[in-house]
Amino acid sequence: MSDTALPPINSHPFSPAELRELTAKIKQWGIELGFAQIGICDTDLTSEEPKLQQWLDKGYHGDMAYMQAHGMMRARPHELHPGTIRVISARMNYLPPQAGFATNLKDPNLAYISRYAGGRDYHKLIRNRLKKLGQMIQAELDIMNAGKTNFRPFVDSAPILERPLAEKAGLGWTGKHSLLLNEEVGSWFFLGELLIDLPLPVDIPVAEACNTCVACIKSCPTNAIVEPYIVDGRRCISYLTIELQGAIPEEFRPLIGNRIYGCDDCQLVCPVNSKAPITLESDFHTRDPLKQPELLTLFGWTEAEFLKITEGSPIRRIGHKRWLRNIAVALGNAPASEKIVQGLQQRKASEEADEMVIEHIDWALTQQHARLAAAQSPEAQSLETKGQETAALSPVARVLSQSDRVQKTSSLSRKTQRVIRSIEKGLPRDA
Ligand code: B12
Ligand code: SF4
Ligand code: SF4
Repeated sequence: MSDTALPPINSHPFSPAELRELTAKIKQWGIELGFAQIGICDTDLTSEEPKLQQWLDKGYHGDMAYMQAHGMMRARPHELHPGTIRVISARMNYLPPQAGFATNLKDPNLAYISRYAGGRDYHKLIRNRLKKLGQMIQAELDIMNAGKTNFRPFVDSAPILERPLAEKAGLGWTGKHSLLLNEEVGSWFFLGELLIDLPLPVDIPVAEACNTCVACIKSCPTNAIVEPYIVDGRRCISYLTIELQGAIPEEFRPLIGNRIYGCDDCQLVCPVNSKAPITLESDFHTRDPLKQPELLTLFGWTEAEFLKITEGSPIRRIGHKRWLRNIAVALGNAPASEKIVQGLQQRKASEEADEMVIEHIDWALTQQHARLAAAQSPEAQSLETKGQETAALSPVARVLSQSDRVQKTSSLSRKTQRVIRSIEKGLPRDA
């Protein structure tokens, strides 16, 4: 057998009718376990291999060494878990209630945290549910006296191309932002898989339906969607704030705005997300301290506080230093404020700031000082209105109040302003 050849279908003692019945039960059990949809596909991803190779050759994975480490095994589930002939692909919705997308993106003094990350880490939860699904299948085989099945659950971190598998399994189509989306529910869902050795009947993929829309490509703050369906990971805010270990390249810092952990913009402008359901998992609801949090409050957390508040959350994985790094960038993008300058200086003097964090703090201070100076320039002064409210303030407070007015809207990039308008219009419930 060549290294890309597929293994032969195992001869299990099932009739086609029994397999169809078992498949219907698997899909039903999946729903009972909290998945929104289950689909089934074979393991043949040979058409994806050259695309994956090109993506890696172009270096789009950046620092994510794990993307290269396993070679083409990502596209060969039967090599990853020998004996596999089918992939049971599952999706679980994560959109929390009262998402407050626009409210949050609008206020540059608040931190924006990607809505998949405000609750409990999905990896363990989904893996456990998939394991349970495997156990339920085994229990059914025991009743049928049909021997042992060999299964293994995977979620995200494993070297497997989850999105193309889910697409093959009929869970949706690949959008131009490269994520999977579904006509009925949009794209706010996680993917997970159960690799298995049963010859279950496979599902039919759904047709691509982005049509002429390019909203996600046009709205990406860092132009990371370099071609339809292709994301240069190195430019994506999700990579810059979560995956990247070292310094965030300066060219991207102003574009990140107040997004301190991940980014949702390409999904926020997607018209298909107007129908997205709220998650049924209370574990994915946003925790209180992470709902519309003030940047300065988060920046003030000690490492012990950070670890305690983010326990069990995906955010914990980046550690306190990268947390501070990301918030420093957002504070550098925030409206001019003496309070922010003080917060940055205090953190710089603290024991918890290492070299990388200090470099980001210095960058943020430079941005803040430049903005404060600009607010005092004659041009900015002439913008001052003569209201009594302002006249009653001290000279320093007047400058700050004026700079606040100048900056609060202008510090939002035009793209972000467009995204906000699109959310308010297209996703009123989640705005
Ligand atoms: C690495 C990774 C990232 C990287 C790289 C993203 C990327 N697009 O590759 C970074 C850190 C940037 C990232 C960001 C995010 N991620 Co991510 N990520 C992954 C991971 C671990 C691997 C993805 C991968 O294999 N990339 C490699 C490239 C080659 O794959 P690809 O984009 O699918 O590439 C294909 C296309 O380029 C396509 N292609 C090439 N040419 C052409 C031409 C045409 C015409 C077509 C149709 C296709 C096509 O073929 C390639 C090979 O299949 C998966 C989990 C997993 N194990 O699969 C999660 C995963 C894709 N991420 C997920 C999520 C939720 C996100 C974020 C939304 C998180 C956030 N809010 O911050 C963002 C979204 C950014 C975006 N627009 O993609 C979910 C997506 C769920 C869904 N509904 O699809 C996944 C599946 C995790 C999970 N288990 O739920 N992610
Ligand atoms: S997650 Fe944000 S930065 Fe990444 S591709 Fe989507 S819009 Fe661009
Ligand atoms: S925004 Fe438009 S192009 Fe992008 S995924 Fe959604 S429908 Fe497709």
